[in-house]
Amino acid sequence: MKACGGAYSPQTRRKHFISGPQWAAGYRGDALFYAPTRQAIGFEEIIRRYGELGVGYWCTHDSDVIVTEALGKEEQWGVIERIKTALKENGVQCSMISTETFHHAVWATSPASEAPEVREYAKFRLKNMVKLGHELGAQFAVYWPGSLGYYVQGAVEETNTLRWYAEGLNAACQADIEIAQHRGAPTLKHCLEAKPFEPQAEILLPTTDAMLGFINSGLLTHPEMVGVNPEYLHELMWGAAPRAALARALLCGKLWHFDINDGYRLKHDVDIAIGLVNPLDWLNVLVLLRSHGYQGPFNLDFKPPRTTSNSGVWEVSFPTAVDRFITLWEMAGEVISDPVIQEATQALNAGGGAADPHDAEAVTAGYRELLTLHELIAHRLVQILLGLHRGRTYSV
Ligand code: 3MF
Ligand code: MG
Ligand code: MG
Repeated sequence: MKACGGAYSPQTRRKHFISGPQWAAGYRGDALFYAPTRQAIGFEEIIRRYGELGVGYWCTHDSDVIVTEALGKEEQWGVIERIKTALKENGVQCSMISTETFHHAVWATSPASEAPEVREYAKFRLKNMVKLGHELGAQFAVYWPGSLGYYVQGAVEETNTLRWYAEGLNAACQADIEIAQHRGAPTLKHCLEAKPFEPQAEILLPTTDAMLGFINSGLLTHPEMVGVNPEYLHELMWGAAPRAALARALLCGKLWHFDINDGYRLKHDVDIAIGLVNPLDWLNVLVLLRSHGYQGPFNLDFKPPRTTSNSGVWEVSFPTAVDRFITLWEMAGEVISDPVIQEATQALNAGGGAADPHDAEAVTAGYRELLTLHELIAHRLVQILLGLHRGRTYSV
C-alpha cells in the first residue's frame, strides 16, 4: 500500500459524505457456494476502524447489531448505548438504518406475506427500526425489500403483495411522524432500494424506475417522505445505464441516497468496490451528480472479496475504495471545468444554425461537422481519466 502511494488523509476523507455499512465490513466471505474466509468482527471494531480511516458515517441493519430475538425488547437499548459510545469515541455518526427483511426465515414469503401475522411482525420491525434510527441520530432509512417476489408462479398475487408492502412503509412513515414530533426532530428520509434479481427468481420492484412508479402509485400515504437509494451495480445488473437511471431519479427529486460499488452487466450481485471494473462510467456518473449538486451519502455497499484477509479489509479494501471515490469525484470536477469539454458542449448546444429549420437537408448539413465533437468529448474524458490531458504520453 505504501508503494502504491496516493492515499488521502483521514481529514480529507471526512470532508465527503461517505458512509460505511456494518454489513460490508462485517462480511465474512460466505455465500451459497462459499464458506467464510474471514473471522467475525463486531460493531465496536468496525466503527473504530471507519473512524481511523476517515469514514465519518456508519450505517446498519437492525439485525446486524441486535439479535433478532431482542429487537423491540428492552435489551436492545443496551446495545444502542454501546453503539452510541463507540460512535462518540471515534467521531463517527450514524447516517442510516435499515430493517433486515431478507435473511431470517420469517421473511421466506417477504415482509408483504399473505400471512397477516408476518405483515404484523414486519410493521413491528419497521416501527422499531424508525425508533432506533432516531435514537442513533440517523437521517435516512433504507429499504431493500429482499424477498418481495417469488421462485414459483401462481401463489403470489402481485397487486395484493404490493399493497401489503405499501402498508408496511406507511406504518413506518406514520411512526416516524409521531416520534419526530415527540422528539422535536425532523423525520427520516425513507429510501427504497431496488435490485433486479436475487434473492428471489422474480422480483416485484426490480429497478429504481419501478420504485419511482411505486412511490407515485397512490398506495403510499406519505409519498413526500419516500425517495430512492439506487445502487450502482443493481442498475447495471439488469442492463441499465446507471447514469441514466440516476438522471431519472434526479428529475423526480427523489435521489436521496446512493449505494456505490461496481460489477458486471447481467451477472449476479458481485458487489465489487467502486471503480475496479468501470472507472470511466463511474467518472461519468459522478460528473452528473456533481453538476446537479447531489448532497446525499455515498454508501460503500461493496463486499471485500473472499481473497482479502481480515487485516486486508482495513489495510486495502476500504481505504482504496474511499480513495478511488475521492479521486473520481475530483476528476469529475475537472471534467466539469475542462475548457475543451466546455467549448465543445457550448458549440453543440449552440447548434449549426440552418437557414430553414423546416428543411431536413439544411438542418442536417448545418449540424453535421459539429457532431464529431461527441467523439472528441469521449476522448477527452478518457484523457482526464488516464491523466493524459496533463501531457502524459507513452512511447516505445
Ligand atoms: C443487497 C443490498 C443490501 C441493501 C441494504 C439496504 C445488504 O444487494 O444492496 O445490502 O443495500 O439492505 O440497507
Ligand atoms: Mg445496496
Ligand atoms: Mg448489492
